[in-house]
Amino acid sequence: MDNTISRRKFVKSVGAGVGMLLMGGCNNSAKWFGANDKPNFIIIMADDLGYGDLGCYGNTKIRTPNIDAMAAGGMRLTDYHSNGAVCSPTRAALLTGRYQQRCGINGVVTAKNHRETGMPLSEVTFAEVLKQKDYATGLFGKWHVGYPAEFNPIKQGFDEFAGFVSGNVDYQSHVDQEGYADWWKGEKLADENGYTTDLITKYGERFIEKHRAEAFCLYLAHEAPHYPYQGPDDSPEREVGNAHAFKKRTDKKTAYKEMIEAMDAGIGKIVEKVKQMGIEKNTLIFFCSDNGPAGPGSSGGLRGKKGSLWEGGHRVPAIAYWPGRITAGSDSYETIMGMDLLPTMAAMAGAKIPKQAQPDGTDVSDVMLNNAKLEQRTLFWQHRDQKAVRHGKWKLVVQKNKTRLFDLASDLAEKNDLATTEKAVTAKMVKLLSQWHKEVWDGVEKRS
Ligand SMILES: [Ca+2]
Repeated sequence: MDNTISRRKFVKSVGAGVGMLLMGGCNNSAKWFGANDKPNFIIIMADDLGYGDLGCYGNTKIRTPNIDAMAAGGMRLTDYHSNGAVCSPTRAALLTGRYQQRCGINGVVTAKNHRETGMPLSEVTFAEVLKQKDYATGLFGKWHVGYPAEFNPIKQGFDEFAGFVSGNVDYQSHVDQEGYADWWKGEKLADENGYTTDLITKYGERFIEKHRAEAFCLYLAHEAPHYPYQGPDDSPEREVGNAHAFKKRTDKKTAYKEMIEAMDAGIGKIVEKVKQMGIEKNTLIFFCSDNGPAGPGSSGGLRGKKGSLWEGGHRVPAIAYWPGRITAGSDSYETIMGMDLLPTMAAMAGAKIPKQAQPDGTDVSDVMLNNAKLEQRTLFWQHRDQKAVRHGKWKLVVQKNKTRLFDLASDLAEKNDLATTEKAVTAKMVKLLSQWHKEVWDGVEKRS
């Protein structure tokens, strides 16, 4: 594979990190923020971007100077995971801080079969948590946790929304993969001209400018580099009523590179806008992906891709950038998940998490701000008939009734199954997984 981060580098950086986690230790230095400080948050999420798709994660073909600059000026998280192995589940967990199974978004909300459903409004999003502290909130780009207007982002704490509600749109015509027009302003369909990536950037820049003098939370949910594989200069592939209208590009790898580079250029503009407004010392910019790569992407040597519960399906790039607050050029090897962002932002903003929110995630602000270690915890994934559980260096994967155990500290590529040699660890993790699965699904059944 072109873009593989070498095994040596895994062992040196990521593997060593898992080892450090096991040794424990905790940085207890006081948090800098107090009840009256309200930092701005910019959450930028790429779509289907793999662990090996960025320069700062070992890619040598795709040019990502702006994201790389964020890593150089901030913190690279080497053991960050999306909650889901596909789009909608990760988004539900990111928004609510909870395992997506609890939110009823356990699979993709498809353009074909799920046009009437959505994430219940009773779920509390990070936008709603931050509204309590008078944050201005905006979401530009992909929603993908409900089609009907009743499930629109503006019903879930976002003051402003422009973007699409399906899993993907044509980057030029903004038609979804079933042939429906899918570009909204708030609750209304309102198409406009432009390459999706550039529109998301434009709205982001405007939002920052407009709200520069107050606390804000901006969620930029990029479509790139999800298919359809279209660069900024390509013509539309879909039209309303015909999702397969025109010829598609055959050089998908080249298109993929163009798409990531266009997103990177847009992220450069966002960082620049924050600097221009003079608010960079009070703004956390967090970048991540929503799941592992699809066809043309690189998992960076990890096993599996999007849709799988091997590491390649959910270990994704993540960068926390905040000049003066987060140590430039640092790495954290702590195991972090998308659902940790809600409690983290709430803590940084001094916002109370409402009782009914009941997040599963943890406040990881100490990791970002002080490079602290986290208390050991057990984390879970479930996608279709696959399940996985992580505790420290151990990862158990259950797939097609086969149970496998891996020591990620020495085997990040998940090649060496230790289930038969480490029977006690395996039995313990099987039990934890079964308890978790019962608990999240029982909760859903009781509610419905
Ligand atoms: Ca995705």
